[in-house]
Amino acid sequence: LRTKLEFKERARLLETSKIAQKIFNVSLEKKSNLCVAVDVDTADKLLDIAEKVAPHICILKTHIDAINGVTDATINTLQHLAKKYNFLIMEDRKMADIGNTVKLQYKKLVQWADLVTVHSVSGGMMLKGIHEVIKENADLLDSRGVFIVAELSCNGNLISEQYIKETVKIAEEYKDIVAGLVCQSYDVISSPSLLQLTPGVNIKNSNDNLGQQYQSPSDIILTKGADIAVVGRGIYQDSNPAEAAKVYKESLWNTYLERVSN
Ligand code: BMP
Repeated sequence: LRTKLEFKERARLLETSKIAQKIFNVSLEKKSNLCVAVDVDTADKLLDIAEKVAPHICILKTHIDAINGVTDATINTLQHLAKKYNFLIMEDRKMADIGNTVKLQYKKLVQWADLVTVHSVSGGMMLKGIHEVIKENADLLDSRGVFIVAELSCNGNLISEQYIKETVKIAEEYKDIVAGLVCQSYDVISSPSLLQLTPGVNIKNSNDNLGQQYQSPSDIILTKGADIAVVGRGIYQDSNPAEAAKVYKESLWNTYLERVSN
């Protein structure tokens, strides 16, 4: 069973993509399966939170198009932090257009984002477009990848069982560049070489007023089968984001260890 296998073993599987391997390895090196979503509104706040949470994360997730004042220097500093503190950067753009448009959009992201997200609604061709861009940048071949959204955490979303099944098929077809799926249930991914990234984690709240639904770290790892958990407001809105990141990291990692130990 995927959820019972250790990251160490999953990183060694032949089917595991280079980018998924890299995530497993960073996670093991830092004993962290925490991805922080830094959904702040200015570049200064982005860099401030990034630096504070950096020692505790395996992935830093951005919605860069929602942040004011982002320049090349901001991106450079973020990349510098990623190198110094050993984490990956994921731009959560959730691209969803025809292959050619996604290809154009991705050309602007490939230079700095290790990982991007896409919706599967337009089918496999957008992944073909992304793959073409990665192949054009030979030096990035083993260090770029995609997470496909298979389920959403908000209530009222339109995703159906059929959509989820077809999304998994696309992920398997493009496994060279797909690191995993963004989803909410343990039974979406069966292949141990794909990672399950699950948002909607908060220790203090159970929802917001716009449909977000939260679960605890142990629910998300044990019941929902997440490999990596995404925490946004639970950390960046805390009065001490560094300490909050540490608390989430330890709770998530200990729950992962508990999951693979029995
Ligand atoms: P928060 O913990 O503050 O609710 O943030 C969750 C983050 O995860 C946001 O960046 C959101 O865009 C993202 N996300 C989500 O909440 N649910 C999903 O199903 C998919 C997401 O990417």
